[in-house]
Amino acid sequence: MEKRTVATQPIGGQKPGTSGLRKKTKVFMGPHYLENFVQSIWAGIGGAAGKSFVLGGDGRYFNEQAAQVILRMAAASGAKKIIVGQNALLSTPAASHLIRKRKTDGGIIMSASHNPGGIDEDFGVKFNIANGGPAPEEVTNRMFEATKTVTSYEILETQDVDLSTLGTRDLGGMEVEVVDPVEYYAELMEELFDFQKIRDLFAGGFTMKFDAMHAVTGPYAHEILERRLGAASGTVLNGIPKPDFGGGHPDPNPIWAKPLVDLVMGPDAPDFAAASDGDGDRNMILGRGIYVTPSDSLAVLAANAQLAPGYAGGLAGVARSMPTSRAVDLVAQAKGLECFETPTGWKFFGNLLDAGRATLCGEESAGTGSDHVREKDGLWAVLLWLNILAETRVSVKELMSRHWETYGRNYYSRHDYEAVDASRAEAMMNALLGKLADLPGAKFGVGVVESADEFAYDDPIDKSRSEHQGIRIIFEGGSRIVFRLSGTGTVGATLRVYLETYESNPERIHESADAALSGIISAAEEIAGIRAATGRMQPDVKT
Ligand code: VG1
Ligand code: CO
Repeated sequence: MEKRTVATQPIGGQKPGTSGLRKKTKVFMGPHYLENFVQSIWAGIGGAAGKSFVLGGDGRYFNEQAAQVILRMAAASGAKKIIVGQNALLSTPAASHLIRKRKTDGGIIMSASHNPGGIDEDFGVKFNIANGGPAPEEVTNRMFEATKTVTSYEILETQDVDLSTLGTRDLGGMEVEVVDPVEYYAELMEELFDFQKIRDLFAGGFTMKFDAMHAVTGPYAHEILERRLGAASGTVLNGIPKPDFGGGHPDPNPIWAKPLVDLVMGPDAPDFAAASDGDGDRNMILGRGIYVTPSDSLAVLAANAQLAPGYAGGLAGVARSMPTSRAVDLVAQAKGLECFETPTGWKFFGNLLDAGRATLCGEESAGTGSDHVREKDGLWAVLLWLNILAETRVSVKELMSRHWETYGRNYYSRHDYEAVDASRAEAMMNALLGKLADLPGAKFGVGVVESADEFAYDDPIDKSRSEHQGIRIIFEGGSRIVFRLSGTGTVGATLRVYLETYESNPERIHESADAALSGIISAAEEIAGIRAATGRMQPDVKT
């Protein structure tokens, strides 16, 4: 076993985005690409020597090869120990939990999350810090700076480590411990939720489908839903992780998980259905005849979390990303809870969770989570829903109706324009920025603009400031349009347009979102000229 120092040169474009570095798999497989980035991770955290880390990924193409490279580099840089999920698999929330449980110095997660996988699709690498959460901007900025100056990296020349069997082995003086990826996570879920109540619910004939979308949550869902909670076998669909996610987009939304949506809208609908994404941190919630928007799901969970043992003492506060609908704010207001508005991306919740200011957090992009880990957590959200349904014994539809009757309804939709020409998308955003000062007071079909700005966040805990976090246009009466460019895409630019309108009249809380939002959709077009800028008549994805 020989340690080698390999000469390299900086490679452009290795700037981590909303959630780690994501590129085409073939880019990651190119000479020195992964190695440069991993060496820059070490640089960004002050070196790997003497440290311990967690390592795992969502099983997509290149997952295990990348794990072997990272292990050899960690050993060569003097890391003390790496805890790896068996076969290099770990869902993102399970990795976060493992970092916390085993008190490591952080972890490396190999995932491009909801992006498709395969040799011609996407791969990604993300570093999480010792609290289990995504590295904050200050750390990712240091990593990016290091990618611009890296001239060599350290790697061990040796055979692959066996990651298929559990146990501890040595790699050039570094300990490699291969652990069951599901065990610790399932135990944590048993602590938070009333498994007996949920078992009784299933035993009483309650039916469910969970679509793992050929991604990493399959083994977790089989163990927790079918084995520990007694859901009928066959509850978990597409439960065997595949390197290309069966050729699909492992993104749980009404477009990419359409078969599941069709099922709940059809004659054979189960009582409850859910899906998760590539790395297991997102969730989609459905009931017989109903799709629950992620923003509504966050609000319902905030309103009912105390029904689960892990949250029986109530919530310290709640937080949502800026584009997420303001439904949860209304719950917080009614319950007298602090409510925070953060930029997009889970890393901005970390400080609030660490400081005990927020217990529940969520994003409109199907991410919900709590202070049990420092990532969003797909199966956790599903289990909290199940716990609430087991306690209330009402249907998802009924629960939503009651919620809207109490709080009013925030109709919500996100329109994505994918892979558009990056310079045109940026020009559109710049033109919008130039217009903001003139918008307040302007009249559109839906009403008068109350305020318009570019969102910036001042972290109340560490006092850091994050600017350029999206453009928001707020109308009198509570309607809102948000414009952002995605930070997770790998081709061109993705424009996200977030649309929201509030309705408190109980007679009007059962409309279709498209109808309720039609005025705000036209206003967005009128203000930004989306069609001209993107060259598209319709969004590619509507969630
Ligand atoms: C998207 C979502 C954001 C989420 C991020 C990572 O980012 O909008 O809410 O935190 O993906 O999710 P962007 O920059 O493309 O809008 V995951 O499940 O892909 O790690
Ligand atoms: Co994800």
